[in-house]
Amino acid sequence: MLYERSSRLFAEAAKVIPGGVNSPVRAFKAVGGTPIFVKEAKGAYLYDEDGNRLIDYINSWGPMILGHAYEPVINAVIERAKKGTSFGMPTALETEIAALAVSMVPNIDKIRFVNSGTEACMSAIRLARGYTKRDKIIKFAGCYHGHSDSFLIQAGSGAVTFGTPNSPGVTQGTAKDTLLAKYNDLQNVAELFTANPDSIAAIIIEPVAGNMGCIPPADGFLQGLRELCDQNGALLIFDEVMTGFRLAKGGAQELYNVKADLVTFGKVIGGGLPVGAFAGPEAIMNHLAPAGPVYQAGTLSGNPLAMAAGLEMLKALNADADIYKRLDEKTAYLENGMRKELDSAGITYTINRRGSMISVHFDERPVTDFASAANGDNETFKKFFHGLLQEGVYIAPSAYETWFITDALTYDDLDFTIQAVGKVASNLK
Ligand code: HOZ
Repeated sequence: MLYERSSRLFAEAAKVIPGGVNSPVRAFKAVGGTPIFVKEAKGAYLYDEDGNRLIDYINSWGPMILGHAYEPVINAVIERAKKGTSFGMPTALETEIAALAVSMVPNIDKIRFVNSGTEACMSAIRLARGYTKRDKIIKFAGCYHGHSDSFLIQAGSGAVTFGTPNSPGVTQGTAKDTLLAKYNDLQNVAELFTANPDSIAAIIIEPVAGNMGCIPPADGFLQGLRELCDQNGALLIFDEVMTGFRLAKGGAQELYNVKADLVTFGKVIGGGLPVGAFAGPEAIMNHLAPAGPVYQAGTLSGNPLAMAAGLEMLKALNADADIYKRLDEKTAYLENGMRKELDSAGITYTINRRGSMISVHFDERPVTDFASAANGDNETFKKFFHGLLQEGVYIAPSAYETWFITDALTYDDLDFTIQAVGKVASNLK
């Protein structure tokens, strides 16, 4: 496959956009080459500017769980746009999507809509700090909660892909209030509570980590965090930007039967438009302005186009009793097929998966935290990535990202992908 036009477009973009992209994870710096420029997408496929068709395993980094250009969402956006695109005033639509989200997710009474997952996580920790009157938070190395200052400490996703897990520009004053823990290590978290008595407002965690590849929580880990929070008067925040409405209607809280105090959302909840949200019980959420003193705001928060898209997406997921089972089965099929191909080519690898989140790591040891994720062989990953691209299969251009499976994928698409993995694997050694 040729990517000449994409290369030319990238060169033009780089003249006027830093690094040629509006979000670093889109760049190919970690794998070499230049990013693919998309012209359009439908269902499971991307169509690029060179006329190539690619099977998409990123799906806009998660939102397109029902495939690209999903008609009910597209139609809702078109109809809504005809009535005006932003008012900065309340609409009935906001209450409708809020009520639906609250009915789908356990342990939440109220939800506040924002424009991105970054905003949701940033606002959730402000609320946790305001509510508990404490300053410090615990985050886990390799977890990524968006790009606000408090979280760019040992961050995953693009921050680690491009070598800046601790970004310049984050002040020491901010960094000192973020305590770092090791994913899947309860003892480490307990020690942080002991060393910082009465000063930790919250633990924030991706309940299934998706920004250092996919790393599911060890048995009992999330329950253990719940207990530690209860013992120490801290809130437990689940960052469900990736897992929310993807792993189950009620997200990881439902899947693992663990109650979080605050939950953040992004991606699927917006149906492909810029939406984030954070939610929790009334007693905590009513501390937000204007009901309470913790300030948070936004001109485009609850934007009618975004709410229309999100509402159609949630309605579709809510109405489909089998969606999560189907996604799990498709992803398991892909996993098993890839395992066979990689095994028969004699490749050293680990595959991690939970539901429709999956990642391939080129290391035979278990990948359970940031340090083990970083052990993967990046040179092999680069060959794997470019080999698949040549076969017409698009995965994230970084070994630190999760693949997101869409229900639009057919078993023929999965078979095609498995065969492509087989072809590429035979050239990996
Ligand atoms: N959360 C996304 C994947 N790790 C990142 C999206 C972005 O940074 O553009």
